[in-house]
Amino acid sequence: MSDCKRPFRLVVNRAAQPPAVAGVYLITDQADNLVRRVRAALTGGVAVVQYRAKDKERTVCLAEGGELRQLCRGFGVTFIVNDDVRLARELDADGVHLGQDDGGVTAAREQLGPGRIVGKSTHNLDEALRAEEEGADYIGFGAMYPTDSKVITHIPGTSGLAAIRDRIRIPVVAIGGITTGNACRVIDAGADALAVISSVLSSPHPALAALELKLLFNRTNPYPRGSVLTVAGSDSGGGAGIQADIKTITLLGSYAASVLTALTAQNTRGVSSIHGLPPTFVIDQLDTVLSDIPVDVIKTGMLHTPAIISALSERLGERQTVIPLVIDPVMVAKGGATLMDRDSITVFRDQLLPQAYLLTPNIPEAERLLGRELRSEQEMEQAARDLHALGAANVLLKGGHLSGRLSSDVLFDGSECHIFSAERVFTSNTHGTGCSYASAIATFLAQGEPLRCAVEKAKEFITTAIRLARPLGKGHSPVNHFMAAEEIKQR
Ligand code: 3NM
Repeated sequence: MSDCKRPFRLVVNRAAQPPAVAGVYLITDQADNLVRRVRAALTGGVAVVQYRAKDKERTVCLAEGGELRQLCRGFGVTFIVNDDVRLARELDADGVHLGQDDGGVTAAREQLGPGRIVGKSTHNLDEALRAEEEGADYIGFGAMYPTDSKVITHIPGTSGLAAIRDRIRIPVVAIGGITTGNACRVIDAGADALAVISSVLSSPHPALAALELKLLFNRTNPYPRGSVLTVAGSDSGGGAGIQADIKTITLLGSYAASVLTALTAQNTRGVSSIHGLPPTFVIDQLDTVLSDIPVDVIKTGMLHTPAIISALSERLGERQTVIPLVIDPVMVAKGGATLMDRDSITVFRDQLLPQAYLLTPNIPEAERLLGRELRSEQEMEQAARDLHALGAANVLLKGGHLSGRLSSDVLFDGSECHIFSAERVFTSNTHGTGCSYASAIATFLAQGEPLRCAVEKAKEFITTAIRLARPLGKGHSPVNHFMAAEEIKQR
């Protein structure tokens, strides 16, 4: 997949000081239920809302714009009005966005008063330089791609954006036909913000669409790039659980934070005892981390008790903005110990699973969640769809427990199944495989890779880690995190 970024490529971070405008810049459309859809998008992490009230009555603009303005205040999000300086003033907006025919930057600034943001639409280098000279705080630049949302005459595209980028010092907001599928190319061409209408507001899940776009901006950050919080149990043997997660996340280049759910006395042969932690203490760890550290992705592993699963689900559900959750539904340890009893499975399926951005069961776990046996890749595809129907936004069903020359995993993203295959490695040295695979996916997501790229790269990582596993202990030896990360860096 061409959009997959190889790790450790040096990227220059231009953001010496916080830009006036950066991240996901949402422009409103003309369809019904606008406030409800914008609210959903804000929970996904939109940074700026531009109210574009084409041909709406003034009274509607004042009422609807006022509601959106309040909503943005509650989320700490910048609120900008399109075209209409008077409306911007009446709504006490943070700024105004001017089209080519909407008058000058200086006049708008005088009318709005000090401390307000003024942006300007541009379509080529001359217009962009002129807007900067006039004193604009940012430029809109487009279109990147054809779009149905506006009649477009200029398509400078990503090559046009790359060509002007280094000539312009103010933030560049790319616009036009941007989707989660092409957004990486626009960011890589130098966009500071992505202005979108339809890819978020026409999506059946505006929060998810905004969230996916927002995460992609991490791809230009310095290392450690992005941060992952793992919520899991400790494996004293160091091969699985929290220890495998932290090794994976760190070696692949992101920052790792951890919330412990239980301590296991464990080695490569099995688990001899488990000491669970009180749910209140699990939540205290979670709150303490999240109140300070900007976490991009949360990965969960062994959650141990129904009370912990329930408390975690409740706390995550209360958040104003969503953090994507990669859920590895850990149920049985490599040595055979049960890590999730029947009661826990019910609570997990009903409360936590519907919050998953990505659920990563292996075949025995999927069988327990669905209550039926899975014997083939065709059955896996239907199972991935059925797990999606339980509420997970995306499902990666791992086929390592089937036989055959290839080990194939099925990703169902709500519309299509994608297959990820690798040569099967015939070995029992697979301790920590599930934890490390899910952590690698979480890491690549936190680094701004789109989901399919993140899974593709994580699959390469885990297959290499299994292939390079060295004998250690008398049971299932752990996978080789260190050498796999080294190999991945070379590719
Ligand atoms: N201005 P969507 S393109 C409002 O090129 C607007 O100046 C553009 O909508 C420009 O994200 C555009 O649905 C529409 O493609 C953007």
